Amino acid sequence: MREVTAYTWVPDFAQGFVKDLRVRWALEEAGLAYAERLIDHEQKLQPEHLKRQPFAQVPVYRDDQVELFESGAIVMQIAEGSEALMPKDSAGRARTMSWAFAALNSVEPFVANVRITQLFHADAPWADGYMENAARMAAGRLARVADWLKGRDYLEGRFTAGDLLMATVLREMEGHALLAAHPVLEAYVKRCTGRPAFGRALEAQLKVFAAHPPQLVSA
Ligand SMILES: N[C@@H](CCC(=O)N[C@@H](CS)C(=O)NCC(=O)O)C(=O)O
Repeated sequence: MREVTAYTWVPDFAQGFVKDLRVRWALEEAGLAYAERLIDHEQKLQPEHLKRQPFAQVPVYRDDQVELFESGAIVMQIAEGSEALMPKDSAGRARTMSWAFAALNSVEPFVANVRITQLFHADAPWADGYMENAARMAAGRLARVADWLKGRDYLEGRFTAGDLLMATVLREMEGHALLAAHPVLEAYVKRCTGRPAFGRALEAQLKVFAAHPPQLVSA
């Protein structure tokens, strides 16, 4: 049985955004059932978890063949076995891989810079100056993705794991002026997150948090 490790609870701002969502979404798109392995913020620091996720994070994924950490690697592993997430031909597979790396390497760090500054450092004396630069860098990357998506529903014309990862990165900016500047990106995020598989994945993550009490989150 496939198993996804996720948190019992996270603070409000993170609910619906914890990265096991990517794995749940991929499994839903692929039509694969999974079990949850739930840990709390004490357990993430314990040796047993660190053997499975060296950075004390979630998600971790396990199936009959492999145990993996890093949401991108996990999504690609699931995509290898599902045409719903990745074309079978080698060119289509390689293009999916390109977009997966683009989402996580060329876009996510810039989006994360903006989000982390907003969420955790808004009152710091350096925040305004830093944010100016972070926003400019993020805007550049968003503009490139928006240009690419003009005239396309999905990055490669059909939904792939690349879209799954790109959409999870971009939805971090929902409601932010940087995303609103690109109606094509807003529409793309809506299109991706309007997929029934995303809805089921989100519901599954949120259901866990609703069922568990708040907890001190240690890094
Ligand atoms: N690059 C990792 C990042 C995973 C990650 O950021 N996990 C967060 C939740 S979304 C976490 O466990 N944070 C707890 C911590 O860092 O202490 C991935 O994509 O799997």
